[in-house]
Amino acid sequence: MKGTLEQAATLLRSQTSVRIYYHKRPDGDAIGSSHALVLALRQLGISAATCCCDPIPPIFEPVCAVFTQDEVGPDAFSVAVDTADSARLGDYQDVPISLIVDHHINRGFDDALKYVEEDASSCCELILKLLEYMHLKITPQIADFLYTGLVTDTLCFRTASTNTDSMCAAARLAAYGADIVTIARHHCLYKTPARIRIESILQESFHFTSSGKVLGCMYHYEDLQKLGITDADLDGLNAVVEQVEAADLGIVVREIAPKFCRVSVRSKGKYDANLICRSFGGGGHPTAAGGEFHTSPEEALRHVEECCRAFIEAQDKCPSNVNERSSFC
Ligand SMILES: [Mn+2]
Repeated sequence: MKGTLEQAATLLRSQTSVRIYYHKRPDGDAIGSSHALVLALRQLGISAATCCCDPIPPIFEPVCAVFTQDEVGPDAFSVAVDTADSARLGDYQDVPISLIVDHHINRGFDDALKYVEEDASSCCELILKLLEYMHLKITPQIADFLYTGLVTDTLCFRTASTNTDSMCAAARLAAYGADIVTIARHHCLYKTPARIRIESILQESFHFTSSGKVLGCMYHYEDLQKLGITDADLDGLNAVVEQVEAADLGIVVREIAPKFCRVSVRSKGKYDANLICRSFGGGGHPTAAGGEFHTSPEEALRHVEECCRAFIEAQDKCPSNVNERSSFC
């Protein structure tokens, strides 16, 4: 059921203990939203804890350093943040969720009250609105968590989803004491040597199709092994294709385990990445979407390039025929 900010606030206020779930392979927005909400709910005497099936990637350790969880029983009220559908909860996908706060095209969770704003550039912005609405104190620690989500989901205010609300949220978080310079540099400037090496492997594999409109690239699992890193160390990597001016669509294929690839499709806006990815069982946003393949990266890239080619052809020929129900490949 669709819910308002007011309904979400009322529901939260009436709880004594809350568990906040967030999606597998967590990013800064999922971690920031959930952890900030725990800290804020504690001000109301509510016991709160976060829950995710995957560990927090090392890059987020600084912001999580002094965070503690409360003991929360099995009957705790369940919230999910930044999670588009129950499959994204991984091991916890069967947990009944009662409240959703999200900025994706949210599917399922039919029994939950859903406070969703699809235009928001990060879930952290929605959590900020919620906490302000509830007149909770935004401490510097809460502001750091929320700013982390805002900066990472907007790639430092550079995504197509960045808007005046994102900038206003950033200004408010700065006023609440977020360490804006450190957080932005940590997530948007610094790279490990291994990260720079992986980016160069992707660049060496650049492959243009569809008359240069589609740029694809990949890395192999053995590249990760050689560098001694895991895919979780590579947050935000998919943006590498967006830096190439000529391409409308960018595909990044990451072989994260032998013959298991995660594919990202990024669009500059002309072609809908969500619709393209839905044609092979994936999904996401119009400008950033993805899916998974149990194949070699070469096969995955070939398949997704073909999906892009078919989509571009269909849209360029007859834009009105391209919709959720069409199948392109
Ligand atoms: Mn998000």
